[in-house]
Amino acid sequence: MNQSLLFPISNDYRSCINLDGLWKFQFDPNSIGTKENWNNHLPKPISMPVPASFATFFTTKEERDYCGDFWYETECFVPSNMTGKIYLRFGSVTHRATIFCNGVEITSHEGGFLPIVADITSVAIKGQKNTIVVKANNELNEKTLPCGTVMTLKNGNKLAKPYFDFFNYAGIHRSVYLVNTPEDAIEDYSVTYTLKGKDAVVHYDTVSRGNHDITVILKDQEGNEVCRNEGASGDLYVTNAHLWKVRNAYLYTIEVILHDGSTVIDSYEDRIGIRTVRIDGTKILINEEPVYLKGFGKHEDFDILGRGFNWAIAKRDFECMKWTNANCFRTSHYPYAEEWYRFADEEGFLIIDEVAAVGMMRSTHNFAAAGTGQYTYFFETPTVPALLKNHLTQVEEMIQRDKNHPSVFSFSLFNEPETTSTYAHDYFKAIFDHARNIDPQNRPMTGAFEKNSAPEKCLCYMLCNFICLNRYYGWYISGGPEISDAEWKFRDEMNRWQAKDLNVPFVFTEFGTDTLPSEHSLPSIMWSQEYQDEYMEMNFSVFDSYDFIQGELAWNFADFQTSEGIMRVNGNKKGVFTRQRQPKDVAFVMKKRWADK
Ligand code: GCB
Repeated sequence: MNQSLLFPISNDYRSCINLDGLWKFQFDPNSIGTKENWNNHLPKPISMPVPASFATFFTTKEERDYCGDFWYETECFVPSNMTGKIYLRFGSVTHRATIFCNGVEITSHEGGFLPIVADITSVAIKGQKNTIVVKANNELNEKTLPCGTVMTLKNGNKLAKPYFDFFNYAGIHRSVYLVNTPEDAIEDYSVTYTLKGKDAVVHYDTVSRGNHDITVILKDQEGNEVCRNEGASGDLYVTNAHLWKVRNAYLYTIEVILHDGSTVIDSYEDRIGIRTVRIDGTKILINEEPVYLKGFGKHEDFDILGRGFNWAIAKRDFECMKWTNANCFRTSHYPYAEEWYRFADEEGFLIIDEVAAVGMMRSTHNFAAAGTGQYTYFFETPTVPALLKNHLTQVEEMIQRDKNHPSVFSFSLFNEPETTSTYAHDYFKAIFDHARNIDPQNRPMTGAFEKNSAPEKCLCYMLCNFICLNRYYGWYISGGPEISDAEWKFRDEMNRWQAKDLNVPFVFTEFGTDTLPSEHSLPSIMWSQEYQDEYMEMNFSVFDSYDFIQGELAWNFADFQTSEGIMRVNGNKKGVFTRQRQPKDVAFVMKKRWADK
């Protein structure tokens, strides 16, 4: 573990000061900033809200679609009474960043969807304002996640060409904190659970700096102590345990105390939920009870905010999801802001937590290519070892960050890569082995497969504990007047999977149609609301025909922004809700079905 990724909290021993607000910002199209010492100060900055994507504020295309280096700057007062360690913690900076404090380079981080922790203890000047500068970059390539490329226009401007179907938003997307901990401090903890009749055992493990005693206390929802234990690792026995149940969450508070006798050095508190996860044949078991997954693939996406985290949007999204009777979502196609998981823990939602391994097929229209059999030799190229290294690191960071959330019942380690070569198999075997080694809760591991990963050709499905399929029969394949053929083809594929007798659950992690709320048609026509309803009903009848299908996560929860193109009308319109989070007609169809499912 390089740095503690614990979510920042404040108490008598540690503190976090939120640095969100209006920062300074400057594009650096010719990458001159480093040479010209922008790490000290930006020469001609404009103002920029944090957290948010920069793209959504501008009125010119050049700025909206900017691709290359860009810099942020702010000032941060470090109180003179701070002792111990001082860090800056960025929830994420997309896609990579170098952090400077008072002109001194502190750390660099690759990957735009996981935290950056910069130890500024030796550089921060107490009792005054310190200058924080971030050099960031949003270019895409095939060595980093997510994958894509960059083209240079005739006018010299760079343009991101994602191999994925969401806008390449960039910026400081999540909250930034100044974190202060004692010199010797709690760095990490993890929990696993065993159920024993009505009782439960919470097995815990802690990581801390310094040689001190550890006491761990568990408190119930009313704040009453339930049990405690001494030692860096050990067991907490909970009689008559309240289990964390799907859509009926119960959260305990765990407090880890670092101390020398009665002198407390550090304390860290978090909320945990007692629940187990297991795959048994074709069933997904939470607390040994089968659960059928109902819900959505989502995006962190909204007007003006871009991919910037906002509590109000998260609240509305949970209310809408609850209204549809959903119980699950996938963080397609990257780890979301930590606040999403904390919210899901409280609401009793299940999460398939996905790493940003998307675009592992050379196509800027991968959504269309998925049905065509197109093969691009993605895993047969010399850049793959570098990509693998980044992929492994990001799986590690994601699991380290999210391992204690009861909502996270599974990790998804890819979305729609090429999977039909032994190269792909070897690549993903390394990823799955690593993930299984580091997840203390031994969660089921999965990945989302597109249609080219057919039962006869795919060499990677056997790596998964349950198999996630993204399928668009009736949209990309045999859409509109051919929908009866679509159903036939869909059933044919499912019969071929059934014939393999894999005895594992299958979950549909994508199915949907682009739908404009303005379009109504009787009989239905593609893009109309009626067609979205009809398509869903057809899909449901297929899902209900196979016992091994144990979940349906519609694509997408809401309309979202993408790159421009002839197949996208100001974004992807497959939302069950509009981008403003109002229901399309199909939302009522889902609500009705999921009420009794
Ligand atoms: C897919 C991708 C998703 C796209 C979706 C679509 O297969 O996984 O990122 O947005 O299809 O709508 O085409």
